[in-house]
Amino acid sequence: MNMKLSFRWYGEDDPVSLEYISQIPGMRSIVSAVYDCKPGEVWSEESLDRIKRNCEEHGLIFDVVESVPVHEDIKLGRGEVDTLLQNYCENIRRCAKAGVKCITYNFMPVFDWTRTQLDKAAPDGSTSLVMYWEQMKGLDPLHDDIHLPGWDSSYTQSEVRELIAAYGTLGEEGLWRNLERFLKTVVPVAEECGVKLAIHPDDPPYPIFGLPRIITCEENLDRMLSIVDSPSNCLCLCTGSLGCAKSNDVTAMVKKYAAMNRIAFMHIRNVKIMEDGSFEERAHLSSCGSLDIYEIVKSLTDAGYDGYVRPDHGRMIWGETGRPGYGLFDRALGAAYLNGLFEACEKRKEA
Ligand code: DNO
Repeated sequence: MNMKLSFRWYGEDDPVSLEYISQIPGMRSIVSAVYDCKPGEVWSEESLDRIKRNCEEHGLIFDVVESVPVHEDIKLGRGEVDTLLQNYCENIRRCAKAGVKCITYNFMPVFDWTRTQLDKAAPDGSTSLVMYWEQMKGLDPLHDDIHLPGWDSSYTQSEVRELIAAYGTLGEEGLWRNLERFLKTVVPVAEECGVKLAIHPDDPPYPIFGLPRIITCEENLDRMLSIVDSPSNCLCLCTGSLGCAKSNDVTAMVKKYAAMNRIAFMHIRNVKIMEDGSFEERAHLSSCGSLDIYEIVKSLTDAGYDGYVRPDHGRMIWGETGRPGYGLFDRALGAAYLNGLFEACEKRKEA
């Protein structure tokens, strides 16, 4: 198959072992990161080599990083931005030296993905991540001490307030300016090292608590890609993140950006969008959610996509416990399903 099948691994503390991952048919690459460092710091070459060696011992290749986090001060354009940007460039060089070909990151203010519950039970007893507007209503991070699941718990409540206020002042255009400065600094380094940078869309792709979010829709993806027109300035096209806004036509986006050769990494999962815009993460199968996974895979194979693919978040099934969204069982089912779709689409294309 042309696409490179990969799996996220959270390092040696991950309850899902590399041995188990290597037993999934067709598994090729490991998506991981150095976890013993704070955002903004330079990763040690020893830590990178250790991941590489661990993977090789299991017949896997460590060639995708998710993520090298972007320090808040880069996004806010304040403090020691120049040093932070230089550290980011150094991390790209070190990852490249360890064999990494693709680096994922995001430009979401303060929080990464947002959900209101991580273990919502479905009628069949499986659980998954959900975002219900009902549960969001009335929450105000400027006044309440809220800890939504998935949010970085290392911030104190007063730090969160200060950050939210700073982003309020910055606004969307300010965030675009800082993204531009970031891209113009790091993309040339990535290009030199043969690494593709892949921006992860905002999840969900609309403002949360008034925080600006810009990697949200086709118009903004176009704008992001045009800031630096380089084969190293790419997308990590996450179907579930973009797909939980009804206004996004994910299949059309996949077609367009795959044809432009600007997708480096595909996160594939399904979501069910509810009447009020709330959403539930579902099994990968098309019939389980609002996205047509077959059409998405077909669009990739039609475009000759040869980048990385990973089955994204799974449900918790068969009594498995562990990191919400990142258990072994349902992600392995997702991988098997994607293998089937890719094989069928590629063979039909050749026929
Ligand atoms: C969620 C992930 C994201 C992603 C980052 C990339 O499970 O897809 O947390 O890793 O946004 O920086």
